[in-house]
Amino acid sequence: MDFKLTASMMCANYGNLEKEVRELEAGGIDAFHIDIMDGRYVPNYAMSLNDMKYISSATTKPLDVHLMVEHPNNNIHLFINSLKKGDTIYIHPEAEYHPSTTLQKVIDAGLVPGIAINPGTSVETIMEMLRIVKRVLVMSVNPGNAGQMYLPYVGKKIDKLLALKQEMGMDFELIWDGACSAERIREYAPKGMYGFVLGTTLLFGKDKPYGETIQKIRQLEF
Ligand code: S6P
Ligand code: MG
Repeated sequence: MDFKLTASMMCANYGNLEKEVRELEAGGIDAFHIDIMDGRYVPNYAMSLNDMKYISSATTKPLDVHLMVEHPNNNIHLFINSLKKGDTIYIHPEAEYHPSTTLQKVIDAGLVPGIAINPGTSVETIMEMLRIVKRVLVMSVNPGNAGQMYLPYVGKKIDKLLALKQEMGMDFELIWDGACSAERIREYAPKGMYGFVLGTTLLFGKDKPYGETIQKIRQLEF
């Protein structure tokens, strides 16, 4: 079954980021997920612009940058100017007065435009943006922290988005973010989920080589 696996780098060992990137890449990860927080939109700080730049310079794999910041439009150029073609920027639409203006900047820069939707955000409120984005990051935990519990009501929204994509012939892909387990992958990959962000639930802090975990996920039986 074809699906992408992305590493949530806020969960990585910062004592040796270079080694982490190398091991994840050698282990077969498809992309690096970079969580940027401002302490206002979410009550936490995670990775910085400089962390993102470093990881971008250390890998040829794509970066998926998840902006959990208020009014990303004010500083989006800092991210756009530091990323490469094929990298994705996700904004949270409710953090912006005019989210489609911000997304247009991402599109104009030749990057992949995405929105991240919180567990409490309904499909109806993002309907029009589904026509311009290429990726929808579905949060299955509230944004701000790794290591939280899966909120099962998000499953219904994923089903709704997958059905909508099919019925309307829309062009976006869905990516799972938050408490991603093997069970969730087994359930949602066959339904058409494009990718999964791996954090502490499945990949990090397990005392197991990353390659071993990634391989096991790819060998899951569906
Ligand atoms: C949460 C963030 C996520 C987490 C990831 C961690 O605000 O956007 O990307 O880093 O979900 O995974 P886990 O398995 O620890 O929940
Ligand atoms: Mg994230």
